[in-house]
Amino acid sequence: LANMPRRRGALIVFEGVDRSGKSTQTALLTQNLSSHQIPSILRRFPDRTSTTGALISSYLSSTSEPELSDEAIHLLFSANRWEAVKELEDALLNGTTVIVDRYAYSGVAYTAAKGLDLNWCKGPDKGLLTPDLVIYMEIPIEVAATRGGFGGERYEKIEFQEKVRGCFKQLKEQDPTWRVIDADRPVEEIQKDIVGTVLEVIERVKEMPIGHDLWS
Ligand code: NYM
Ligand code: MG
Repeated sequence: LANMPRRRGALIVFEGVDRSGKSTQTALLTQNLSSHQIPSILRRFPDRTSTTGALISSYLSSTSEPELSDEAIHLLFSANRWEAVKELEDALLNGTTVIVDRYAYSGVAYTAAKGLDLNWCKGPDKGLLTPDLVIYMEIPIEVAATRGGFGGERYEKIEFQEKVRGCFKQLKEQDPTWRVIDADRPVEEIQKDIVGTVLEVIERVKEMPIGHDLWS
């Protein structure tokens, strides 16, 4: 028994611009995995419940001066991920699939969209847990903008989101583990594609070691 390879869970990341449908699809995915008897947890970044998360949440909701510099808030978003590593890794080792709504790619795309160097932006997240799959929710900004709630927080402006989308595109070209999903379709149709891909990945990685080498 000691020599038996232990099944681990898969780390599945969802990325995309604001209102691309990540939250809807990640919630549906956990329900569908559960109906396949596959244990999973859903986490989101920023995790607004931690100490760094509270700072981030106030930054996102306010436009008041003085405020954090672009570099400082970037590092806080990264710290917010680093503080979750142990919990995520323990879950994966236990055989639980971890679904995350945004990850380091959002970290890079939103800061690089402000004009900061893309490689500098990657620095703080180097060595983070490596996703087994990145699902990128591809959607035209005009479509995302018509969805409920767009415009409520900092960054939710059409011109800025276009820049974010361009930065995501650059990251995607550098990374073969991305799977691009057409997110401008009915919810159930999108979910069907996602479930198929995710089940394949869970099966493929179950005996592989967990990667700790994002961008390194
Ligand atoms: N965001 C999210 C960043 O700017 N950097 C990051 O590292 C992450 C994870 O936070 N507009 C931005 C993207 C979103 C905002 O995220 C809040 P959400 O998923 O809307 O709660
Ligand atoms: Mg948002």
